[in-house]
Amino acid sequence: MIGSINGKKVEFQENETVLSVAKRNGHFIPTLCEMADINHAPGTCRVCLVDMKRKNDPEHHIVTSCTTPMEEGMTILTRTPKVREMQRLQVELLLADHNQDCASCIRHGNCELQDVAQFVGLQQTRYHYPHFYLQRTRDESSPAVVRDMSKCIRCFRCVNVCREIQGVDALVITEKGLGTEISVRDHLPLGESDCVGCGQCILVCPVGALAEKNDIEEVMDYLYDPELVTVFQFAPAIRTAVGEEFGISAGTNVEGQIITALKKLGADVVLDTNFTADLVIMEEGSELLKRVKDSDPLPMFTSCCPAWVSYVEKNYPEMKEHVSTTKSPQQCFGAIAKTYLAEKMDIDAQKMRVVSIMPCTAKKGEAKRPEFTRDGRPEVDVVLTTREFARLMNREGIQLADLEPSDFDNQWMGDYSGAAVIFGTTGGVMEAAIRTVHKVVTGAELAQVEFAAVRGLENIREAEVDLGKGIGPVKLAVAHTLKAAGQLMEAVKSGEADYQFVEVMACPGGCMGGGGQPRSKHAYQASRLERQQGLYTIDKDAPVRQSHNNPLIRKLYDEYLEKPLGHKSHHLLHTTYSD
Ligand code: HC1
Ligand code: SF4
Repeated sequence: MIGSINGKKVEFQENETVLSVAKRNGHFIPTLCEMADINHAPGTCRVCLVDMKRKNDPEHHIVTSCTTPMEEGMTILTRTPKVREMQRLQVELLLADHNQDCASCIRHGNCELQDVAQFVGLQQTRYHYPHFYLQRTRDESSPAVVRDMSKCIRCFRCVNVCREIQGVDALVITEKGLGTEISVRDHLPLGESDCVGCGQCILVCPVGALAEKNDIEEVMDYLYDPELVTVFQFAPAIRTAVGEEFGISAGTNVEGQIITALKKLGADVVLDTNFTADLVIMEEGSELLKRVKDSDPLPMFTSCCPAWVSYVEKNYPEMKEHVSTTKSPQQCFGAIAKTYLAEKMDIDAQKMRVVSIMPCTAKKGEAKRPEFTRDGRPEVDVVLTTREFARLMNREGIQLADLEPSDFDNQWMGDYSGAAVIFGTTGGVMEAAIRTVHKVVTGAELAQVEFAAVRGLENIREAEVDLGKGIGPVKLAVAHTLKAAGQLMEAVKSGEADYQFVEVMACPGGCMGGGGQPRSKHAYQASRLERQQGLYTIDKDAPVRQSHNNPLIRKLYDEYLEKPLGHKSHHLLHTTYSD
């Protein structure tokens, strides 16, 4: 079918909206609620106005382009004086009911509402109704996510993501008209609800209504306290993503620049969560083999993703003993840093502060779990998301892109294998585990290190690996997104699926798509393929690609832990998920 936009001929399919045809043909129309890649066009922000004229109708109409289907012979004008005037008025009305404390907002400079106000040429806001928005909820009950409804523009993107991508459905739309608010189901505080803190809702929020809990001040306190020794770890998925906040293309490995930046910020010791990802493989791999041999509960589920662990606790408490007892790499890092590293470096563990930089909001909650404490202090003292880390660097005048790279220079925890770095993508923990379990059982390294069957972005992927020697074929599955995890869980419970080992990551794509990662405006998870490719390239180029071949992991067992699942490992690296 054929129509025209701004005088140019356009072709389209039946039922395509004006907005989608315009976008495809390079005509920009501002929007605040629509998000094509999550199939979301509720028509609530009413900013995407256009002038529309039908073929046999002399009248021009101003309509929302996201809800209007393009028709044969239709002519659309996107920038007429009337359209611009009405868009300005619409944005002015949105701002009237919006907390305009922009200078102190977490989204300052990165806000889609600010962008749209500039685009429509707004020069004043004549209306301002604080008595409306100041009554709205500010909910800080979750350790991961803060909801400030005085800034919400009711685009409903968060409701869509939580329901359709994650299948958690913690957020609901309440009331109507001016009273419309996004609430938590059953009017619970977020921290007491079904929310698992994955932060996917933050990634789609166009304004500052949803954000991670801000922990930057605590980190600054530690950095500037001369009595304390700060030990930083950063997660696998940070290095191919944080550059995006500094204009570096997604997928570029900026590991060396991160180390330099942390040193400039005043970090005493800079290390990598990858080291304890290798350690987790040693423990979790051994746990899998033990479960298979001893006929303990199977399948065993991976435990590194705290949003997934929380999802099991809230929705499938009867399956908790299927979750690996091995703590996550973040927590293993804290436990080993405050014991082994403290001993080796002669640091008083009570004066050590472990700071994590994670792509994940749920890691903030994980670090606060009462099980994960050591001598009265948390194993991990504070967690910053990738975005907070970028904000901290910006505050301190550090331009990541301008920095020379540095190396980890630590003889105890400063090395990692390629297997560790792919933890940051869906399927990576499984692939890393198979590399090591194969060697442990068969005594031989896998001929083909890359295990293609668990790669890709299908939401549920299955594979089988034959371990021979009394273990035989092991059935594997990988799931990402909690919606997929829920489906997989139902299949396991009903007996329809008989896996032995299952990796679950809550966020789409795994940690590289974590809720603490850089956002893409008007798009959901726009750069995850580049981030993933970046991680696979680091693995491919790594001199050591299996966790058991990391020389510092061998040293840790030789000099301290003795053996996987041994007495010390049990004490430091394993947990049970209590009620
Ligand atoms: Fe992850 Fe993990 S991979 S959970 O996704 O097991 O957050 O990157 O750090 O702990 O190593 C996150 C990433 C991260 C842990 C590891
Ligand atoms: Fe839903 Fe995750 Fe947001 Fe919680 S953090 S409301 S589970 S999308």
